[in-house]
Amino acid sequence: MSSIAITKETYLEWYKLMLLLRKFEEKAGQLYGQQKIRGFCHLYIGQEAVVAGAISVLKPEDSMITAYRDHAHAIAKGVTPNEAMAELYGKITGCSKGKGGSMHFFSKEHKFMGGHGIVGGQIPLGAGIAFAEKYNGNNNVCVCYMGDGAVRQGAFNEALNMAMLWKLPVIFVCENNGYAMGTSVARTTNMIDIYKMGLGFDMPSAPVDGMDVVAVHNAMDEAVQRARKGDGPTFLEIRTYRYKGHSMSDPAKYRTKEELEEYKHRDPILAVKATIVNNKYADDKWFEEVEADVKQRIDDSVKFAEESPYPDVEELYKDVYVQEDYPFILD
Ligand SMILES: Cc1ncc(C[n+]2csc(CCOP(=O)(O)OP(=O)(O)O)c2C)c(N)n1
Ligand SMILES: [Mg+2]
Repeated sequence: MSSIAITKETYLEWYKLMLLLRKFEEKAGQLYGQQKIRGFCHLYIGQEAVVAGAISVLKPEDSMITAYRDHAHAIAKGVTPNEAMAELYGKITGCSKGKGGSMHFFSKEHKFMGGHGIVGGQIPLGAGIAFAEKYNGNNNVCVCYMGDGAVRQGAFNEALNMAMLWKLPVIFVCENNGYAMGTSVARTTNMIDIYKMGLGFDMPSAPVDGMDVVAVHNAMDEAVQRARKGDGPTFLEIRTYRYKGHSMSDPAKYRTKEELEEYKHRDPILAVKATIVNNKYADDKWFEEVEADVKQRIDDSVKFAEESPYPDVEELYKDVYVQEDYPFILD
């Protein structure tokens, strides 16, 4: 049962958020093509409902951690498009002061704990954040995202085991988009129902339709309630799809056009739009205003990123260790 009701406002907020995430990613892809953004860049287009359906049940004090496909999670958690775009440009005004880039967004203020490039590296960290919340007596939860490729890492099993033993307030979310780089789930394993991997630890585990934001919201709501009550973790396999390649250099030849079209047909943003229209939650004017506002915010973020300075050389030595006078930093 859903404890956080889905109202007209929820749909309107979902639409605004998912459109912002999609347009941000489309712009990032374009700018990468123009070599304004360098390095790595993994786009989230198609997967927006997975993060939108979580945000509608979380409090700002809850934390979120994910892998390198992290722009959407950071923005959904409160990082502004300006800070996100500046980070992609490597500018000092970015959310990681221009030193993280696409894969390492971070915001202590919004409890977005990264942005991690090592596949599966964030899974024990997510359990650790949840441990800290419980230890400190807070009622906050941590949502720890990972890809379908990451569940094959040993650290996944270690983290799930300890989280279940200590009943940590963590929700492990596998965003199963069908592929780890160019390798399909079915080529990696005999057991393709990833959610069942949680059952070996007696952890409540379930598959969820990741193209349906309502299904994500309801599954997350139940998991978050369980975590807040002190009943421990949940493992959700949220089945989704990335419309673009793994990264900007992937022509995605390992899948068929038909497969891609099938998912685009179930696009989460169009589905939410259809519900809004069918229920007359908003009129054409509202959609036009939202689209214009999103476009303006994205255009502003590009201007902001372009006009911001790069970090000074001294920045290389900052934010490496918490202890400011750490003895092994050379002057
Ligand atoms: C420990 C480690 N091994 C290999 C890589 C190279 N690598 C980067 S992304 C990736 C695929 C991961 O896929 P998945 O977990 O499904 O996430 P998705 O990209 O689909 O979001 C691999 C193997 C890495 N970054 N870290
Ligand atoms: Mg994947």
